Amino acid sequence: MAIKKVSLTQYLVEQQREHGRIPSQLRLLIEVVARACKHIAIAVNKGALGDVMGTAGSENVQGEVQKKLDIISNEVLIEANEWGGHLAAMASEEMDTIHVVPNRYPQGEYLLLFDPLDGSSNIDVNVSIGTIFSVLRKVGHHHGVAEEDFLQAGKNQAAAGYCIYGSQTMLVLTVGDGVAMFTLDREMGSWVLTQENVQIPEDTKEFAINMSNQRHWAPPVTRYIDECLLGKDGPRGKDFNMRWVASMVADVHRILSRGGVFMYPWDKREPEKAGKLRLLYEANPMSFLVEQAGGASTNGRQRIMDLQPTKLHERVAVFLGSKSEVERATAYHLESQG
Ligand code: AHM
Ligand code: MG
Repeated sequence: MAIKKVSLTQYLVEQQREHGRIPSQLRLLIEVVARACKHIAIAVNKGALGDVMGTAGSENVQGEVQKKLDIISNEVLIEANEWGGHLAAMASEEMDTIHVVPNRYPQGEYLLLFDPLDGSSNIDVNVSIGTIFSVLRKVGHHHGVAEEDFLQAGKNQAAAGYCIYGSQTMLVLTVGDGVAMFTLDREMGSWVLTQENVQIPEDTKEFAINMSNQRHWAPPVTRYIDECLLGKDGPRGKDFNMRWVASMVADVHRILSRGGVFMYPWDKREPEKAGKLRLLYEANPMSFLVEQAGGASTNGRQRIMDLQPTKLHERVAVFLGSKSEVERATAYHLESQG
């Protein structure tokens, strides 16, 4: 007898029916994002055959060189989401300001934020990359939509997820009722539920940080990593392993799959910046997923999803993953504050 496969659509319909979690506009939104991710996956897979490799010759608002695939992915997400009537506006790592749904389409109640292609430095070397997205509801009844509507704490997210373009293409999703993983069945062109109720082990022996920045770290980060590196001979009494893909999507996917702690702390290279990663479309959606899987996520001092954003492209320090390790790293920061 064939194994019954649950599609993304079926999963969402069941969430809608049984748990009343997903209004129809939100269901449409998630399905449209998932469809756009399939489109991006095809472009990513084609690589040099699709003339999508290399830089586009432009920079984004953060002064980063844009890759062709950054721009293609951004356009795919905008075109897919513009017309459905489920969105009021979108914001992206690759756009300076928000993109309001044009007048010719009906306006919905949701706001979509995304990093269209995270881990861009890995595009040309055939290492996993991904699309990260976060969904907010427009609050208040004012007419129109402005950047301020997006400046909501992460705990307000209605849904969040990512698509990883790796050895398998997977969509990882939360609507606030746990984390589900779907694998793209290329022959069928459909997303198939392959894991439900994802749980991050509370303890871990694996950390992820870019060690090349070590000399720039703040003392609590140095203390935490030094103790890990001392392994069995140090205060932790166990040996640690290290992984750093330099694609947050891939590092978080590993942590959701087998535990671990991911850190991109503040450092002295650019002291005026709180960190490298962006709060609204990188840290918040990943924090929502991690918390829904039983993990924790802080900026070293506070829960990331409690932070009140002040601007669209705000940056934040990130410590997320297995709960006991995130709590330890956070405690070291709080202790060093005195
Ligand atoms: P991007 O959005 O420009 O791709 O940058 C974000 C990425 C994350 O995916 C990853 O964790 C980090 O940058 C890697 O940074 P580094 O190259 O400094 O190690
Ligand atoms: Mg990114």
